[in-house]
Amino acid sequence: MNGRVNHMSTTSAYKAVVICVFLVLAGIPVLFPDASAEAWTKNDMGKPYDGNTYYGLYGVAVGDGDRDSSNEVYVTSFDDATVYQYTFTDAGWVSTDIASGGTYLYRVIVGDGDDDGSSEVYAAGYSYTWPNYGPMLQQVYHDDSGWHSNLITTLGYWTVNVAMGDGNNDNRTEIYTSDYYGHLYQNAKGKTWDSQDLGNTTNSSDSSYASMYGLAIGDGDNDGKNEVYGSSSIGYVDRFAYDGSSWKRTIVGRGELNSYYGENYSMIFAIKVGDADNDGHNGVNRRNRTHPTG
Ligand SMILES: [Ca+2]
Ligand SMILES: [Ca+2]
Ligand SMILES: [Ca+2]
Ligand SMILES: [Ca+2]
Repeated sequence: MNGRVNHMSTTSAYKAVVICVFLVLAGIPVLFPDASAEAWTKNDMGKPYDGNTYYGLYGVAVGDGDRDSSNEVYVTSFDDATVYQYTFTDAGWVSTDIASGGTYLYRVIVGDGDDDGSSEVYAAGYSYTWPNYGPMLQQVYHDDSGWHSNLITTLGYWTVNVAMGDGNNDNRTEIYTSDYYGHLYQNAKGKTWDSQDLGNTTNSSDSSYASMYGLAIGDGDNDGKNEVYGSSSIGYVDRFAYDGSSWKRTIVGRGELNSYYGENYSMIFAIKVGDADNDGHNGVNRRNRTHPTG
C-alpha cells in the first residue's frame, strides 16, 4: 500500500515538473502566488451546449453586450458555431444561445464596433452556410425584441482574429479583422458597413503559411496616433498605419527564425501594444512558441 502511495507521489511530482517545463517552453508566464496572497477560486460556469465536445470554446470576452448596464461573459463555440452569453444570476451562471450562423467561430469581442454609442457582440470565423461562404464577421446586438445578427464582411479567407479601436485616427471606432492568408481588413460602419483590404504580411498575395493570428491596435511607436499591428505564422510583426489617404505596411520586427524549418514555421501567435517595461512609452510585445519578447 505504501509503495503505491509513494509511486503516486513520485508520479505527481514528475507531472508537476513536466507541466512547469511545458509552460515555460510555451512562453506563458507561470505565477506562483505567495502564501499570504488572496487565493483565486476556479468556478466551472458549465458547458453551454449538449453533445460531444470535440473542439470546444475558442473565444471569450467580457462586456455589456446586451446594453443593460451590467457586464456578461460571451463565448464562441467551435463545435456548434454558436455565440453564447453567460449571465450571473442568484442561481449561478446561466448560458443563453444568442446567435448562430457561421460554421467555425474563433473569436468574440464586445464593444461599440459600429460607433453608434451602444455596445454589440462581434464574432469572427468561417462560414460554410449558404449563401454566405467565406470569412465571417458577425454583429450580434440586443434590442427590445431580443437578439439579432448581421453578417458584416465577406472579404478574405477564414477570419482568425478581430480587434476594435480607432485604428485610422478619425475619432471613430472600427473593427479590424485578419485572415488565414495574412491579410488585414478594416470594417467601418457609415450608413452601411464598408470593408477594405489594408494589405498583407506576405509577398505572395495569399499564403496559408502567413496566417495573421496576432492583432492589436494602439500607439506602438509613440507618435500620438494609433496604428494596427499584426503578427503572423511567418514570424513578422507588421505595423499598418493610415496617413490620411492610404495605408502603409512597415515591418517592425521579426521573431526568432526557425533555423531548421525556416520562415514558414516561425510563428508569432499573439501581440499586445502597451508599456510593458514601464518607461512611459508603449511598445509592441510579441509571443512566439518559445519566448515572450519585449
Ligand atoms: Ca449587460
Ligand atoms: Ca454600437
Ligand atoms: Ca477610426
Ligand atoms: Ca503611433
